[in-house]
Amino acid sequence: MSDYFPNVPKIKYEGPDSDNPLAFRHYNPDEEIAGKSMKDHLRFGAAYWHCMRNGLGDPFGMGTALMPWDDGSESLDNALKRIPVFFEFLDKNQIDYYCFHDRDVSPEGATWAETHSNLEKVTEGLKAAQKSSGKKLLWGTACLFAHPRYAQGAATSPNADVFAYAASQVKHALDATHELGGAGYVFWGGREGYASLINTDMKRELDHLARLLHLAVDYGKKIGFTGQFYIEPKPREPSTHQYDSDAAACLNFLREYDLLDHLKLNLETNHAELAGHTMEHELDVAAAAGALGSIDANRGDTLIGWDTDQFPTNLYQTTNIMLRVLKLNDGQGLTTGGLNFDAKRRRESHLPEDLFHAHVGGMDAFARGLKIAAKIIADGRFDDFVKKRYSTYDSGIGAEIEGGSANFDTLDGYALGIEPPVLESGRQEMLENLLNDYI
Ligand code: XLS
Ligand code: NI
Ligand code: NI
Repeated sequence: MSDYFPNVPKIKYEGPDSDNPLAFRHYNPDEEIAGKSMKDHLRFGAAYWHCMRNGLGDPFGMGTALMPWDDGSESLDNALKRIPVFFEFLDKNQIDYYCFHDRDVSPEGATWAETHSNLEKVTEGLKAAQKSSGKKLLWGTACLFAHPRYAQGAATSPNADVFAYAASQVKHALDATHELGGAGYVFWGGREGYASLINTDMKRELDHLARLLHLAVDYGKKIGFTGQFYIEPKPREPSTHQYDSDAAACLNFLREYDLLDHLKLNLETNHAELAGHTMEHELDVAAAAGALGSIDANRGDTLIGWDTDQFPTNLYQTTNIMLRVLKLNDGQGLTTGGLNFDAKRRRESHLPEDLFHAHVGGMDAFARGLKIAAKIIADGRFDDFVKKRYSTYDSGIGAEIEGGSANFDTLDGYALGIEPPVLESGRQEMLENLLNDYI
C-alpha cells in the first residue's frame, strides 16, 4: 500500500497519560460505554470536501494546504487518484464513515452527459475502496451551489431549466449514494434562499423546493434506496436569507409540504450558532419532533460572523451533544446518522498531518463528551432535578391541564380557591457548578 502520509503512523488509543499528539487519549473504539462500543455510539464520519478539496483559502487569500498527491486539475484522472489518499487517511485515523458531495469526488465534464459518466466512474472507484477497507458512506449529497448555473438557486431558481438540471444532478447523486450503500442522503440549501425580496416570489420558490424534495423521495423509493433523507439547516451564507434557516423553520417547511415522514434533520453546530441558537437548542427542537437524524460536528467562533467550520474541542459542547445523542430513539442513539466532521483546518495549518491532529482532537473531544454524558445520565441528578421541577403537573390540577380535562372555568375556580403560587428556585448556578464537577 502506498503511503501518502509518511509522517503519520496509524493512530492508536494510548490512554489519558500518553503525551503523543498523534494518539487517542480517550477514543478507544471498542471500549464499551453504557452498553455499546464507543465507535457505535459516535459513528464518526469525515467530509471529503474538507479533507480532500479544501485548499484552505479565505476571502482574502488563496489556498495554503499542501496536497502533494493532487495535480490541481479538474480531471477525472486526478479525481480517481484522490480516492486512495482519502481512504488511507480514514484508515490511519480510524474513521469508519465518510460523506461527500458529487462534485467533491467527481468533476463536471465538457457536457452534462460526461458529468454524469464521470460520477459513475468515480463511484466504481469509491465502491472498490470501500470494499477493500470496510469503510462506509454515511451520506451523499449533490453540490447545487458552486456552479454559476445555480447562482440564483437550484430548486428555487426562477429558471425552470435550472430546476431540471438540479433534479438531474440529484438523481445521479442518489444513484451513486445508493450504489455505495449510503446510510443517508443530505439536502443542504446552498443557494436555496434569496439575496433580496425585491425580485423574489418566495411562496413559489418554496413550492419548488418542496417539489424537488418530493421528487427525490419518490425516486429513492423507485430505485430501492432505504437510507434516511435529511435536510440541513443554516441561516445565511451564501444567501442573505436561506429558506432552511434553523431547525424550527425546517420542521415547519417539512410539515407544510407533507415531507416530515420522509426527512429528518442533519444539524450542524456552527449553523446553530449563526442562527442565534445553541446546538443544544437545535438538537432539542429536532428531537422533540422525532426528527433528529444526524450531526455535522464542528464549532464556530463567536468573534467571527461566518461559518468557520472549526474542529470541535469544547468539552461542554461535546458533552451537551452526547447527552442528547445518548437519549435519542429511546436510548438507541444515532441510528442511520453519525458525527460527521464538517470541519476544516485553519489556513495556517497547511500540512497534511494537520488533518490528523484536527480529527484526533475532535474524536477525543467527543469521546470525552460521551463518557461524561454517560456518567451524568447514569447518576440521574440533572434528570431528577428537571423531573421534580415540573412535578406539579404529575397530579391534581397539573395532570388535568396536561390531560386536557381542565378548562378556563375550572382553572378560574381553582385559582380563586388557592393561596398565591410559591415558586421553587430554578437553581441554574447550582446545576452549572454540578456540570463543572462532571467535566
Ligand atoms: C455548508 C454545509 C455543507 C453541508 C453539505 O455550510 O455545512 O457542507 O453539510 O452540503
Ligand atoms: Ni454541514
Ligand atoms: Ni457549515
